[in-house]
Amino acid sequence: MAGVTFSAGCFRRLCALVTVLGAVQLLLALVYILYTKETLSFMPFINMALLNITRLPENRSMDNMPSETVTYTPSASMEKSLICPETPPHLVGPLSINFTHPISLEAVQKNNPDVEEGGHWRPRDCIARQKVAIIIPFRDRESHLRYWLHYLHPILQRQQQEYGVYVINQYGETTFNRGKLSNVGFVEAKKQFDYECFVFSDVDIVPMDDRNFYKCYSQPRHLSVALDKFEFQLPYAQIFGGVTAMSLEQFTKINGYPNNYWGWGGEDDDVYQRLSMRGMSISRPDSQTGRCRMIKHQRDTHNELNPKRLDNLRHTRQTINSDGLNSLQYRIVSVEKNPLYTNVTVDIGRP
Ligand SMILES: [Mn+2]
Repeated sequence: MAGVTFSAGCFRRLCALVTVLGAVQLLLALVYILYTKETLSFMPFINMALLNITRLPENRSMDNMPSETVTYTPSASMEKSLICPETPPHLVGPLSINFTHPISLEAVQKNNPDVEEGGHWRPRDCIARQKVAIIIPFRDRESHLRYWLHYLHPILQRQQQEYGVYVINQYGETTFNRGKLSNVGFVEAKKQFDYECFVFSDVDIVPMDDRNFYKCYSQPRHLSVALDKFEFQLPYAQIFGGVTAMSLEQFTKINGYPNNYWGWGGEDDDVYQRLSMRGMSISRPDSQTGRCRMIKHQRDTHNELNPKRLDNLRHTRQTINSDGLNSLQYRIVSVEKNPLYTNVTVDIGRP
């Protein structure tokens, strides 16, 4: 008799516990609705409510959620649906890209209302697989930047990337230094979000296919493999300029870009050598998916062909350890969070 009473009591307490847990879950969902005011469709909301709960721990890895700290543990199939699919559903493939109709910044802003201040965006209905910082070394190319923002924001959103755009603007009139600006972009972007992947892009290159993913792979990625400027051919096998992607680990392993390439050329070839010295190889999309357009332009002033580049390239084996992220020195002039990108103006000194 006593044993039966005990079991019934236990059962009642269990029921109460289940009810309380259910109530807590409902409450969390409610808080989430009020917080986001996103109640338009039912299914995404459920997904988001779960997403909110499972997102609590900040340092999730790319593929598996840290289950021991999660308050609500969804089944394996539910977990899968929270993370964005391997193949994003809204890609369109080949794109028509042209630079014949100048577009205003206001128009690009109007077309991209979901982009947060500083040029940050993330998918609303799933967790992006990577957090990507896009670094654009820059000086005096406002018209090119407008085209870039106009084309790239929608592409990156269709790719379901969580991304931020960082324009690294070289201050003053000293010789341009793409490598050093890239390093500054890496360091400054990392201060803002816990980015896992870094895409370094020239401001004047736009992909012609949205299946050319601006994300990181198990090997460093060269994205601008078939430029219209080179008749859609790879000019040489070791080329690693234009648009490239490196993970935090890959980039740190090579001590970043060299800082000592002033003027046009060489810094990209130096990075290629650094990567192969550290045992990495280059991954690329096929020559169809990898088609890109480049905006035609005159050579900039203060970015003359670097006469020392070939000599520098003979010393990468020594400079990889002494010149790069570990020797980077610069002075921030300003950091502005614009509607479509973060503008970092930086004094990187002179040769
Ligand atoms: Mn160019």
